[in-house]
Amino acid sequence: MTVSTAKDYEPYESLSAETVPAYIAARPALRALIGSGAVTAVREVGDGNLNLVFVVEGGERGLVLKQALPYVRVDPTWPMTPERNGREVRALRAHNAVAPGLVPEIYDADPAWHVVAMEDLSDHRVWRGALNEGLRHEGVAADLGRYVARVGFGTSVFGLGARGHKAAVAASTNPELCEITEDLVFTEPYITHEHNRIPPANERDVAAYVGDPRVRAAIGTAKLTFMTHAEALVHGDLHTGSVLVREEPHSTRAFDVEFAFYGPVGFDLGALWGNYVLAAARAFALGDDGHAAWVLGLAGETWQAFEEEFTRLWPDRADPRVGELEPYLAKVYGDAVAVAAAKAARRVIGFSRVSDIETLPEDLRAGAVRGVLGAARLLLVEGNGPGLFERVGGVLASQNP
Ligand code: SR1
Ligand code: MG
Repeated sequence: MTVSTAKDYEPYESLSAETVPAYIAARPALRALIGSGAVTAVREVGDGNLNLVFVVEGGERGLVLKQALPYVRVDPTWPMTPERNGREVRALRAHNAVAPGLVPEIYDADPAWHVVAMEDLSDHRVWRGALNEGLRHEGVAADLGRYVARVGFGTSVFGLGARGHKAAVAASTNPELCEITEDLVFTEPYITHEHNRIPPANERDVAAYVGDPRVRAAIGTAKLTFMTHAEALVHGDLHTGSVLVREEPHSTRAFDVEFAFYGPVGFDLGALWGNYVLAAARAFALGDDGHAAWVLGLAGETWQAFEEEFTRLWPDRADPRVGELEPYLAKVYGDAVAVAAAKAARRVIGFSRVSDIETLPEDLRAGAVRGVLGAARLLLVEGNGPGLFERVGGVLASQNP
């Protein structure tokens, strides 16, 4: 099917399981990968909000195709630039260069049909699902801290130097996807909006959260930081559904980097922390306090690995007269705390909910949502003291039977 056009890109065909074999045959890089044997199976597996994703079997390793259509997959009336695919390619290449083994390998990029071909990681699973089941993949949180550190250093002025950083900032602009985040994370939950869905049992909780002037001030500041602090080519959507994990042999991959842009390094850490809060809220609601405590401990593991890796890289910075390590780490930490709150709260108020909460039995959901909002408020209002995620755990636990 030819997808609709807009003024700034050419019409192109949307892929289907039926057309993928012919597409692969027409792309030399992919034909070479699959080899003389034909494609043996194609499955459409996209479960995100935006794109088509096909797992292709054939050859020695198979591959994955991800295609961007000129609209949002879950709402075709919502136009969205397919150029996001090329931006993902650019970011994936940059991340592979500084954090090899922590993101998928790229095989091919097709700017005409807005398709990227990547390594098939079907022997991994999405971390959110594993966390929801109460599974503990040790080492993943630290891997992600190292990933954020390598990207945060390697794509920043520290790693690239002044001119390299400016050129990369100019080449990596991603305004449409940034606008999604500005709206969905930092604005819509705090206003009356058709995207919001607030169950009656949580109306007072949401009103108390969004009506708190300290919350509104902190969210406004976090939004400004998101929009103006072009520190590094951050992932931009690093929730636990953007992470693939495999136990044996151990492997962690951050994927789905189409939201990548030059933004604050704390944004990616905060996204992880916010999603740890959601996973812990689920565990407390289900009475699995042990799993909740383990999940909240991941926040410290991610931070510690980030801090160690960033500190290890620090002596290699391009210009030793730029920045001071301790104040910079403190800035990243403060940014991350506010983002954690914003990212957790948006998932229980606005568009794009998460299975952590949505698949809870209905009678447990209101307490979990209340806990998440209480935790978000704590992070925004008193997020700087010691034992932060223990206090978050206290708030979450207090809202459940
Ligand atoms: C319209 S896109 C909605 C959400 O899905 C993505 O994963 C991002 O989190 C975005 O906010
Ligand atoms: Mg995504």
